Amino acid sequence: MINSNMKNKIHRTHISLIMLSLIMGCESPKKPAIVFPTTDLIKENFIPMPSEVESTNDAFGLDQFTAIYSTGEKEDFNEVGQFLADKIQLKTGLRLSLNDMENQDYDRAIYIQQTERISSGNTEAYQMLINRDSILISASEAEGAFRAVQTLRQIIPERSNDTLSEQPIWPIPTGSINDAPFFEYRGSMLDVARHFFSVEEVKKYIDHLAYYKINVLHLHLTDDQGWRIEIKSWPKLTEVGGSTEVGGESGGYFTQEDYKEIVSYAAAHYITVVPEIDMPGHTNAASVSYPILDGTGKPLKLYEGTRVGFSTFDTNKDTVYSFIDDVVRELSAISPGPYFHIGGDESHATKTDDYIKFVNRVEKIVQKHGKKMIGWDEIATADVDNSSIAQFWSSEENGALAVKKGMKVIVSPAKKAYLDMKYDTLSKHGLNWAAYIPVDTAYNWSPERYTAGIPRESILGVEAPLWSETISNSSELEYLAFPRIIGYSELSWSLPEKRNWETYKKRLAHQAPYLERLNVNYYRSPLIDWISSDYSDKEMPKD
Ligand code: TNX
Repeated sequence: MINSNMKNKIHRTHISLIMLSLIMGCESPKKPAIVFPTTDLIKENFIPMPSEVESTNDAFGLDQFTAIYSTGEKEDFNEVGQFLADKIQLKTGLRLSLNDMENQDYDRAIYIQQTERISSGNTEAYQMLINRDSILISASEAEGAFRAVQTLRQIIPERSNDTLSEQPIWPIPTGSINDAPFFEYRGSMLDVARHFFSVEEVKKYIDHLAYYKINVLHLHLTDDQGWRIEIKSWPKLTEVGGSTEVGGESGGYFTQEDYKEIVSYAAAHYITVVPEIDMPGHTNAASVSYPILDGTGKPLKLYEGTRVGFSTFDTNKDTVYSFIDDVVRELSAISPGPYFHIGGDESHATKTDDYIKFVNRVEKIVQKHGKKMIGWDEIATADVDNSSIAQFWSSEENGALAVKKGMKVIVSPAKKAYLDMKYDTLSKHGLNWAAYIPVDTAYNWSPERYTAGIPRESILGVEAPLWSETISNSSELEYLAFPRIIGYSELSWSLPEKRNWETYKKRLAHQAPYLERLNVNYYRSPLIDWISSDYSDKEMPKD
């Protein structure tokens, strides 16, 4: 007698055979063969490109008989396993079990295991071995496993081999991947001050940053037009300073609970939040809330325009430093990451000597609260400690000065890496004071060779800032950020010899189904031959 379990097995064996025949390019008995886009792992559309990919030209069939198992000393490997299960469900509808030890009846398994073998010492390094029956992800930390999971997500086809089948299979090419990031800091900045963005909007951005292995979200929380983070000891900052934004719209702010929610959502995606309180310039909203902070002596009123460089704190008043101490203390307490960004840019209304004194004093406050100071490149003109970090955006001279002082540098040249620059004259949003940055210009440069004054050894990483003078919701944010941020992910993760515009632009074209499925309003640059969302239903040559 054949019991139902056996029937199931027989049926599954049959399915596996069909799959095999499809993979081998043979005809199935009933229907013409569907040609999979590829069984060649090397031809997959990875972004960022991993360090090493080898193909064994076969396929792992992801289907409902696949199980996920995770091992690790801590709960975090299981969380990565759960993340993978959730994303597979979102993409394929398959609800795969995680660590189901009762049922031994699975055909294939994805193992996520902690190992000491990844020797580079890099916590984000991982290895992935894909065979016909198993996928083995190995990493010494859950962070590495999480990056591996993003790679795996990218090679699960958007559509199953046969959308009509009751038991569809998503074939994944076999082979091996060894990977680790080139730069440890791979960031994007979001300006929530010029226009406010809600917790949900920030979370959506985090989802897609994580997919491309970005690991830092720098939040520009304050500026002339708005103060966006609750500081309990100075409540008017948000009551008054949070009430406006560019263009006369209504503003808004994050309560500390909101901010914590963002921080923990980011942490679950292995993204560190870097909070920025911009000072001593860009401080109009703070000074209107508490006029004692003001150093301009001019009449103060809320500001909804887009000029810069007109505001400053009074750098000679002790009250200003005790205010800053409160702000840094409160915000550091809810920011588990190692960094605190003090802005320091475009302080045109601050005298040079005052600026230098100010940065020196604020650096000590930041250090007292256990953080490393980051500031825009102007901070290199002060007597900064070599543990502080300069964010090069404009002045190569300041960048070189930072290097001379032994500081690490985050590379964010406005001409190449500013997400708020228009693509071209037709762009619906954005500015163009630094440059027009089409998708190829955004990709075609090397952070480690951009300027001779900032050599590879001094570079902590790369960050792409998105200033929000011209954007006020997710859809506009995405129009400027995507697809350029995808290129910055490759410039910061991939080895220099793995970056190549010709191959990148083809791989980028294949991001369209992902971006469309998740409602990301990316800019369909005419430089890219975007792939249609339903391509995998058809025979579609890869190149
Ligand atoms: C310069 S970049 C600024 C911002 C503006 C941005 C607009 C930098 C450190 N400061 O205040 O929003 O240009 O592109």
